[in-house]
Amino acid sequence: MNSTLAVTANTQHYLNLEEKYGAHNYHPLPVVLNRGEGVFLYDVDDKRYYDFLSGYSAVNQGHCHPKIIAALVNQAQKLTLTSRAFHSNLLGEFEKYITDFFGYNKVLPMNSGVEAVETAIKLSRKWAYQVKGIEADKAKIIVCNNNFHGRTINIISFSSDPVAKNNFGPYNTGYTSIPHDDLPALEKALQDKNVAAFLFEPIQGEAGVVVPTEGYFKGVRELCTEYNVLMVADEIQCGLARTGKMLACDHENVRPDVLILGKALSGGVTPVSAVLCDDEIMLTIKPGEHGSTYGGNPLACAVSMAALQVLKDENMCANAEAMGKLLRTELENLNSPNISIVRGKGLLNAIIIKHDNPNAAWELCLLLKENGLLAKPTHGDKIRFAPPLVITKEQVMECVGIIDKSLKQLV
Ligand code: IF1
Repeated sequence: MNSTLAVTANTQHYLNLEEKYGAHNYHPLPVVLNRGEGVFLYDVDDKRYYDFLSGYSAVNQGHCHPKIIAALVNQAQKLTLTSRAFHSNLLGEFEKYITDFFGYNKVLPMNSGVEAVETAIKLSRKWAYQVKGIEADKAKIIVCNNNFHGRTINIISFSSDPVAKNNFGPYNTGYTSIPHDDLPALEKALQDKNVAAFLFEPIQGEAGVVVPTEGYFKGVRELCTEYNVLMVADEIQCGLARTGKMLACDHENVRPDVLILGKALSGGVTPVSAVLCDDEIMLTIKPGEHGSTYGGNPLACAVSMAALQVLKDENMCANAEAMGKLLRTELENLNSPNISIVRGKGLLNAIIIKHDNPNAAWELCLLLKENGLLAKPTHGDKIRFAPPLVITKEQVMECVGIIDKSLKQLV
């Protein structure tokens, strides 16, 4: 067997359980983890790895951050869920905290990222009918090619990825897809008077860390304002200090009308997502028109306030900016014949692999694993490099060494 596929009996035991009893909706690397701390993950044989995926940017603060865990444990012993049929002391505190933090009138708390995206779509449509005055059931939402906004039937209805979409029909309508980072295409789509919103990832994650042209966010903001269309930014993956600013839109000092957050909003501890916007949009949803069992639960509120505070207290934006620059520079300086492109912003980065073997990115990830670093390919030839934002210069240099060694082992 290929040595990179060899696993210990201990690991194999857990792989067998998942194979037999679990859905096969993922194809993970053959590694079984049972502990995380900061930038490190440990497998069931206590082997240590650098985490270069960070739970797809949910663990920006580092695994099991002591202050976030303390908030979880403390609240878990008091009150975890009231439902929204009653008030809790933490919901209002969280709502004030997060709306002050990002500068919006109101927040609607949910759980998973896709629930927050669905919520943003419902708010955009409500606003279109009740404020903008678009004819009932005619509202359109513009989205980007190669988007990733989650996996519900509605969201995959406007996906351009056949793997995420095929054989899940029939699909929902009301969406127009245009190229990302293309202002003329956006302006052309905005000629349709029924457009309610433009929903986009400022930096496309799953598409392989696609960083748009300087000025794109400003251009989107200007066009959405000119055509009275909501600018809806999905910052679930690129937000929360990941790209070196608190929000990716902050790189151009642009304020979306609707801000969607998730993942690192809870530091990888429990699912928390949120939609922030001002009263004109948020108050179009009336009591009973939207919600969720766990949305805004006291445990999530406590964890999320700690997760956000830690981002600020530990200057994670500045560290992401500096360590991201260092990582990209060092990767470029490797001058590897197998890296065609290094790209990213802050600590949201990706390399594009150049190799005759179509499986080279996967093979490289197996070698990286053997050498103590965990990363995963996205869409074939791209590998995302996104460690927790607490990584140090010395650790970045050690990881570049691991990547260099692994590239040289790639056959
Ligand atoms: C999987 C991808 C990343 C997201 C953005 C909304 C959501 C996501 C920009 C939905 C979620 C996750 C989902 C997870 C893997 C991961 C992913 F590979 F799927 F595409 F990060 F790029 N908007 N992304 O990135 O949030 O409902 O998952 O909480 O489904 O495999 P969610």
